[in-house]
Amino acid sequence: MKENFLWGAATASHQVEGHNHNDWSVWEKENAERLSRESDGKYPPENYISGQACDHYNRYEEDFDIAKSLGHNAHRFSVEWSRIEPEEGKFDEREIEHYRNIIKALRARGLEPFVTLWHWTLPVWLAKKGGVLADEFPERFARYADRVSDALGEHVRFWITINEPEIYVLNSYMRGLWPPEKKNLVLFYKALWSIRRAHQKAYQSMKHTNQFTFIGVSSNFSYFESGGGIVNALCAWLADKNWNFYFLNRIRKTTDFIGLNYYFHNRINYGINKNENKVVSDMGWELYPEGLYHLLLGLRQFQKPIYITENGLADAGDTHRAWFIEEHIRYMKKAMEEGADVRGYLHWSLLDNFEWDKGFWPRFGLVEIDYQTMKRKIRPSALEYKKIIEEGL
Ligand code: IFM
Repeated sequence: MKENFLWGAATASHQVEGHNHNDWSVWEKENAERLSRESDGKYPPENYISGQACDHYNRYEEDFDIAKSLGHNAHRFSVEWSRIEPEEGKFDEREIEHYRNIIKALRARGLEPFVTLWHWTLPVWLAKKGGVLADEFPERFARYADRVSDALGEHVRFWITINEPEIYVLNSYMRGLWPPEKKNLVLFYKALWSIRRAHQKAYQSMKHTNQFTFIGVSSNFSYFESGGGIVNALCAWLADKNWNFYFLNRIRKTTDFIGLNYYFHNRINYGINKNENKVVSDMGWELYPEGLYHLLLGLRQFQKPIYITENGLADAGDTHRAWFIEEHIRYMKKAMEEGADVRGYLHWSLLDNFEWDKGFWPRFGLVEIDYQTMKRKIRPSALEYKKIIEEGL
């Protein structure tokens, strides 16, 4: 059906690289004991400290060999701002070179790179100035984005400026779960506004440098389903507008493609999350492939190419991952037959990794990591995904 469709998986710097020094690594050390206590001792404090993570910083060649062996022809990863600009205005050329080598390693294996510029972690100097709420945040982000895209742009076509702005501001500024642990509606909107400005400024300067580059944002879309009747239908419509389209509508002129991350279905039935939860992941998230189909149809109105930049589940036993992938791709195909311009599917994640305030226990990888030995082991579902890729669309 489609040639040149991009198939692969995604990761993010802080979740896989190891030994980062940023606002998150500082926060983890301050909060690991508390998080462990709140798990009733189920997970030790070490679970909550990213530490060596997957040592992907040093083992990326091995990891890309695996991705290639699994039939992938694309890969999404993020560059770590705190490595590239460890001090304000001082850019570390060795770290830029490191990411250049990563990109070359991908290209050498026939994997199209999708480079995320900001996947939530901030250099400590910027966090101290107020993070995304600092007046200078948009400027600083645009300067960093421009520097990186200028240095690496020769080898990169797809850039994702920001990962999931809505999840970041929700957890960091509304629910108080992530650094800087704020619970304030005004700050929530202020943060969202500042991130939007940052994206827009970055888009403009990156395009100015290279008009052929393809720039988007990855957003975390939820499928809001009405439980029936006018009240639920209205609430589902409002939730859809406010969650899925708030950011996208405001950046529509500065986005070349839509990055869709899909994990959540939310059935509105005189209340939110009235889901049937027939099958859930290890984290208790409902597995609902049909939601992807509805979201994709809803995105046709934007008339922009769509890349599914994340879709996955925590499944340590690998019990559900194979059918999960198969079903999501089936629904993706159905939406494509009905006009959705989908051009790629990137599974979350290539590797097991550090799942933020949950730590290491959730296992999202197509590839299992033994955190003691750093051994990689391909999960059976990854081979099923390979078969799907080989069959094509
Ligand atoms: O691990 C995260 C990722 O960093 C952003 N999207 C959702 C994933 C699973 O929670």
